[in-house]
Amino acid sequence: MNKGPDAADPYQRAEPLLPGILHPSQVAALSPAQLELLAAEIRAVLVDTVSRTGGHLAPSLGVVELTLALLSVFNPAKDKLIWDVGHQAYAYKLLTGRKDRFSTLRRLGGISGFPSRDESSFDHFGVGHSSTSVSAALGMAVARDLAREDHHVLAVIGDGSLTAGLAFEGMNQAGAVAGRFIVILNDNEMSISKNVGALSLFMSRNLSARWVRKVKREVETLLSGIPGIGGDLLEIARRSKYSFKNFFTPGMLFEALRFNYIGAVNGHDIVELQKALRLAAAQDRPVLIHVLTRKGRGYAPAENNPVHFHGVGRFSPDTGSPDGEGNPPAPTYTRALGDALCALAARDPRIVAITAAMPEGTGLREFSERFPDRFFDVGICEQHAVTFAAGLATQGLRPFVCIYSTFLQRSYDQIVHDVCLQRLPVVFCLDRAGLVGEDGATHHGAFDLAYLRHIPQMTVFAPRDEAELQRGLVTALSLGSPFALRYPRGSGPGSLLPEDLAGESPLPVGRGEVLARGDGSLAVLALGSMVAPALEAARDLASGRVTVCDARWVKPLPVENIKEISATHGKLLLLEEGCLAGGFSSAVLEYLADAEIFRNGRVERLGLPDAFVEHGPAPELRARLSLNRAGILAKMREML
Ligand SMILES: Cc1ncc(C[n+]2csc(CCOP(=O)(O)OP(=O)(O)O)c2C)c(N)n1
Repeated sequence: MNKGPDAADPYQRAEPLLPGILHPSQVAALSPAQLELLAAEIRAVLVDTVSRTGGHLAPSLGVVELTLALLSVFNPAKDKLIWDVGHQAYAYKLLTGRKDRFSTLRRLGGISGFPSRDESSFDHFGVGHSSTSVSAALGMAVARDLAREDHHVLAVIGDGSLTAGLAFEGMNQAGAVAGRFIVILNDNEMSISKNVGALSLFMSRNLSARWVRKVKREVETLLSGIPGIGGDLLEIARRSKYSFKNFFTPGMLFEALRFNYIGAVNGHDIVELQKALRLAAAQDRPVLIHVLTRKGRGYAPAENNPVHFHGVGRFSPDTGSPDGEGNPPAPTYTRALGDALCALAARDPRIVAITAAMPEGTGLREFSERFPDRFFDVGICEQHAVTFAAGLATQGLRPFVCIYSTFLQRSYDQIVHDVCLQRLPVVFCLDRAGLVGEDGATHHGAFDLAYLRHIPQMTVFAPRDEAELQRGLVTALSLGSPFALRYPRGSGPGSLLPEDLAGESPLPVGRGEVLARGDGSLAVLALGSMVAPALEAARDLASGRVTVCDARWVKPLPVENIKEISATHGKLLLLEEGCLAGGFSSAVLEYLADAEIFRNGRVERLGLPDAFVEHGPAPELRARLSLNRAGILAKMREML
């Protein structure tokens, strides 16, 4: 099995099966041989489509057989299958009525890269953030029992997602509630990068058959050596309902949580999977099936580089190399952050960096290699990451917690209670703030300004370019109190980076910078990623009429700039790539009202609406929301 999409295959002369699958229940009628053929067809579609759209290829390739086995054993019209994160559900999408639209994956107006209740009745729970599946599925199982129905509810969760406390909170309740409930642990030993933590070490160590044999021998020797009762104990151990293998494998852990453990099962052997699933289906209590899969399975470039192919841009399907159109991309904000942290850490031994399972995504790979003792990948545990940082900070260290804006939402109480209330010098580096594009509503960094700016003690900063991002880090270090920097996905305007960063002086906190001076008709107060398009739009007007001020700070607000602008201009346009409700512009409006200034002036604002923004290329999304040069220009003309 899994010879890959292009390998010679005795079945290849048969009619393709995928076009005939109009409803997922048809999968149950296929023989194991046909299912293998179908798996190869699905892989070919996944590679071909994702090579054009980009997306989560390696996770989806890894669960093709698992998806087929699930749909063949369970009744998709009745039973509920809940995917964790949902980035691995592409095969499921193909088999549940979305194959004709699959080429629109992640495109504007096309199908989402994640399960979505709006998209299909087979998507029972919307997802994109990790570790929700067990809790959501348990809720559905309990609701089923209350309604005296009898369908199955299954959660499929990866070993990376199982590192989060939330997953264990669900498991803990499930074990006690003890209804019919199935959790499938998809263990590929990978999160986005190699999985981390004691649990991960425990699982991989225990799966080695040699290790199990060794432990068994040692335990037997130990027991038989106990004078008097040793022989009896040995006999009891042998007859125990737990085999040695189960006892000394993850079975031990899950059995302690009162799950029946089945495993470990080869996740690429459909027949073996079907057997395990049927065994689980026959039980009326929580069962965990431990499935071993390989990330990227069946497509050599993804198997060889699962980190890159976890979430990949467009690539050539033949070679797996990135689509080499155009110029090489400019250095990203992420890169500027990683480089700056390395430069600062080289001079300041107090600096430590923390990621929640995203060393590549947050630009910390180089830091992890240069300062391994000062780098912490805590797993997909954003809440823990923040409180852990707080603990480090109490001891004089300077933690930089690097987490995407959308995932830091998880840590709200930790930021309030563990960091700000205690005025600890933790620096939050919020990557992917603003619109992220194809990953869509679950991933846009829309809310951070609103969820951070009202917390006492917090400072909130948004750089307009990469150099300002780096200066922002210097400023954060100089302050010694909670500090958040938010910056967008991708490249900025490409500013010249400070050569000697550690020698840079901090930015003046709460002071913006006027970058273009107009004639007093209209002032634009722009934040972060909105500064560059605002300047371009002002230049497009070619009349020198518009003043453009980079606000830089959301907290403390640049009140002197606001006062000066209000006194000298008749109209004010506020720009932010964040939610309008409660964000930057909202803070400015509050200030104008409280300070009783600019009462006769006209204020307008552009930002993210009170609605979840869909998926699609970020430039297209920005264009729709007037958050680009053309949209801002149109707004300026309208106001003038
Ligand atoms: C709360 C949250 N933090 C971070 C992420 C980013 N993320 C997406 S998938 C993933 C790794 C998931 O690993 P695993 O569950 O083992 O699935 P695999 O990709 O290996 O199939 C991470 C960290 C996320 N989706 N949600």
